[in-house]
Amino acid sequence: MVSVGMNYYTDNRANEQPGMGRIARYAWGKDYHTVMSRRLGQLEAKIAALAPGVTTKAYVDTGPIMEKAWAQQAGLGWIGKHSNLVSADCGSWLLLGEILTTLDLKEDEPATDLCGSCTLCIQACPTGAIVEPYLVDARLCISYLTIELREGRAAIPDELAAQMGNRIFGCDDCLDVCPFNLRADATREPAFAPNPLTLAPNLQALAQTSEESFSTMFKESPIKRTKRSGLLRNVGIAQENHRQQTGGRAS
Ligand code: B12
Ligand code: SF4
Ligand code: SF4
Repeated sequence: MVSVGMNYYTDNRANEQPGMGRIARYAWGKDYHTVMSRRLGQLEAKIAALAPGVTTKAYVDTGPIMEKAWAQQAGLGWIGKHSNLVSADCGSWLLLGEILTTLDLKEDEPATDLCGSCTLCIQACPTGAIVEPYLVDARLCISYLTIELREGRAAIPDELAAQMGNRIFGCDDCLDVCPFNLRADATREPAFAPNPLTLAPNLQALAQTSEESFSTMFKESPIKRTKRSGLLRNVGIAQENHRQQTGGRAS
């Protein structure tokens, strides 16, 4: 197993003005499944050229592989208390991929857990989804609620909906506070660069998105995963929360 991590951190800041939604960093640019699959394909071609006859198979969240556990075994980093992989060198803005291969390789040393007594990610989670160190209850996680939950507004309890704030796709709160991210350098991968829409998603404009413009806007983006109906449900919740904050004055 060759385990790889790809840095997706960029120096940009999201527009946090009232009326804007918030999108998780990994979805600011192009879909990482496509970006990393292309790069892993290049690595497979190099392996084939150097070691003819060797078999390889690449994965980017595309099969039943415990990507974080193997990345830890491969020495890329450790599984932090927020349950994501953290690298001592480049923090936690890393997406993971793997190549399974018959190539005989010398294994790396597993990485050591450096969380120590820190609990910043647990304290930062708005819904208390990190129910104990290293354990996330996905049913409470805003990333799950905004991306994976394929139900209408009624499936999200009001209390949780209120805690979603202006997050309309994913959540970065537990990653944002991790001290190891202070060392994060910006990625050199241009495909992860944000665009004006993902940095400043205007809730009112998004609420009026047609099926056709949704497909065009998010053609190469991870955001297409929610389909238009899922994104508009999240936008509706963010607008509810905005109205609550402004005492019903805002739309
Ligand atoms: C399901 C899933 C989610 C769910 C549940 C997350 C959770 N923490 O449980 C939801 C939708 C909530 C989610 C959210 C996010 N996710 Co997600 N998610 C996954 C996915 C598809 C599967 C994980 C899984 O459930 N596997 C099955 C379980 C049983 O395995 P596990 O989680 O690895 O945990 C087990 C092992 O670690 C094992 N274990 C522990 N130690 C060892 C040692 C050995 C030797 C072995 C063999 C096993 C082992 O025990 C654990 C418990 O069974 C992975 C991709 C993948 N294929 O891994 C991405 C993945 C974990 N997600 C990712 C990301 C980026 C996110 C978000 C940050 C996105 C966002 N900004 O909104 C959030 C973060 C939320 C959080 N705090 O975790 C990245 C994480 C990258 C990283 N640096 O770690 C991944 C790896 C995708 C990728 N290819 O990059 N995610
Ligand atoms: S992604 Fe957000 S809701 Fe999920 S565990 Fe992290 S801080 Fe909590
Ligand atoms: S915020 Fe602290 S506890 Fe959480 S993963 Fe980072 S170092 Fe570990």
